[in-house]
Amino acid sequence: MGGLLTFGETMGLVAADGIGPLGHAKSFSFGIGGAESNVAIGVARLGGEATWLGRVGPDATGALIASRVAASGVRTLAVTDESFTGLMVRHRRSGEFAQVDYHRSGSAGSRLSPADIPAHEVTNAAILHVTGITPALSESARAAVFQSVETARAAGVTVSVDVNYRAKLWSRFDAAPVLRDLVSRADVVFASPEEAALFASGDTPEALAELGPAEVIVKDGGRGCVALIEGKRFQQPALPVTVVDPVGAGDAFVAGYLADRLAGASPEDRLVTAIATGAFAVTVPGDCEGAPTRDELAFLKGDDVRR
Ligand code: KDG
Repeated sequence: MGGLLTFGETMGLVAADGIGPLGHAKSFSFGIGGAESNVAIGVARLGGEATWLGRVGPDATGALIASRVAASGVRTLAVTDESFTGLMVRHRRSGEFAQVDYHRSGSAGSRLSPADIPAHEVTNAAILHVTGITPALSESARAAVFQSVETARAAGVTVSVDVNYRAKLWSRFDAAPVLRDLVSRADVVFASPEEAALFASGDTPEALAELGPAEVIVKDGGRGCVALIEGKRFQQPALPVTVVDPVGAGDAFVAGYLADRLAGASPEDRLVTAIATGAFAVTVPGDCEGAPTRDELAFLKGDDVRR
């Protein structure tokens, strides 16, 4: 069995350096960002096998995405599309609050379709990881998600879903039934309490587990996480770190959990790793730049952080 397969839109990321209103930014950095490629990069940094697939435009930003994801050790299947590569413009109004503007409607990444996801890539994976962002991008991207999930389920491949509700992409009303449907087809689900409450009977792991998944992790930022895994409840507190940039912490958390799951770690160890990788992410500016290696993880992850 292979490693992690994930797909989705990765964009160019224009990020104001420093903290404060966009109009006062003195300099900007240009990088890349996408929830799914962040997870793939995080898994690869931890020594796991990861494949990312997505559409990019025939432009310099698309080439940058393909080369940077591959350089992170991720097997990269970038399909070149005739449309442009999407962009995000981000500034941090405070250390803990980031604001993002998207320039992605009609972008290459949003034109993903079921034909882009070869069935053998899905059936050869150990875990198919998708997010609730992709179904919001277009009808064809939504079809790609649901079709690949069905292919994975039929082949006995674990389906992992990070809810990742993005209010700038669709309304709660439009998102709720789609996210509920997606979660009900998953084995492993990650959500914040607010995301869970959007479509489940409450904001707890139990409420999400009512929809079917056997492994549910509710990630709650600075408060840590609670999980219900095969009927057993777990709780893991957050680590006290200085938050430099909160963006990407959720993806890093998912990467830590799934990398450990691929490596056969216990539920408790997976959660310890997830908390530590999430903590690393918030200490570094950028979406995936803070993804730790196993050696680096040892700085933060010790017996003293276990409950
Ligand atoms: O998950 C953190 C960012 O990478 C994410 O917000 C960008 O993938 C992204 C999206 O579509 O919002």
